[in-house]
Amino acid sequence: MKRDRMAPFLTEGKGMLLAYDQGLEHGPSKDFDEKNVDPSFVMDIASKGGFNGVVFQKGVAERFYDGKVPLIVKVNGKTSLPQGEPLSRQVCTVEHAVSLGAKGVGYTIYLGSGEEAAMLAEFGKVQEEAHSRGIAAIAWVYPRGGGVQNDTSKEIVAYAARAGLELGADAVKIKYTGDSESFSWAVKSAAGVKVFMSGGPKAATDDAFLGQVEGVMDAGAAGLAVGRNVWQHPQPLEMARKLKRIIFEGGQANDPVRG
Ligand code: FBP
Repeated sequence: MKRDRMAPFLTEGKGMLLAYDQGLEHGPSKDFDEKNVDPSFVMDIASKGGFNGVVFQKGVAERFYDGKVPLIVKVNGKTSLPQGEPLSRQVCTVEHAVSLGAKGVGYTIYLGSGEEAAMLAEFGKVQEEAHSRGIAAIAWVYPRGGGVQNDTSKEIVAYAARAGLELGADAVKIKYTGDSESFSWAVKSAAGVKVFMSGGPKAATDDAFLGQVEGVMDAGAAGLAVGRNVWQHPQPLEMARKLKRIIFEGGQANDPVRG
């Protein structure tokens, strides 16, 4: 497989990705305020905050991507409006993502949904096309729908990680199980596929979130793909500095931040 155009964090080292596709997934009124509703604000955090990847849907990438941070284009998506079993279909071709400068594409699979088969098949095609163009295929694997009781149990999160391996993902983005020991089973189940924790809604305190990130890194994960806990933070760059310290320098959640 050609890996020449892949995002560097996928071939070496750790990753800290800034995700900003929530406008489609949740709607602006749920997650955004007067500042972070503007994609330029988030693009700026990605470059000034030292992120080594930024995740956009194609419409935001077309208008706001400035080339300063490796781009991951989400190629499927859905809104929060439909009822029933979750299904997220492809809305952007891999070819178009490459034309926007993408170093990788992201695709969400709702494992356990009654519509799971459609997403598994679609991701299969996206993965092959991404690899034939030398870019990465990153699977957001979120257990959700009728087949799932507890989407953060040790067993189901490990299943999500393993599904990423079996489906040929270069990296998998999964939810935290709540503790490092159980998350390490997910990392082992991914058998070398890079594992990123998905940030989730803004945590009550910085320490609570940073503690999760520390647990994830202790478990052997590659890093974090985070959105709301950074761009909803009153000091996003300060939060980015704290995350960098844990992810890239092996620091602890309560270490003092310098620089
Ligand atoms: P957050 O850190 O804000 O949770 O972003 C990660 C992410 O995977 C986004 O890429 C996506 O829009 C969102 O979470 C999906 O959230 P949900 O779990 O509500 O579907």
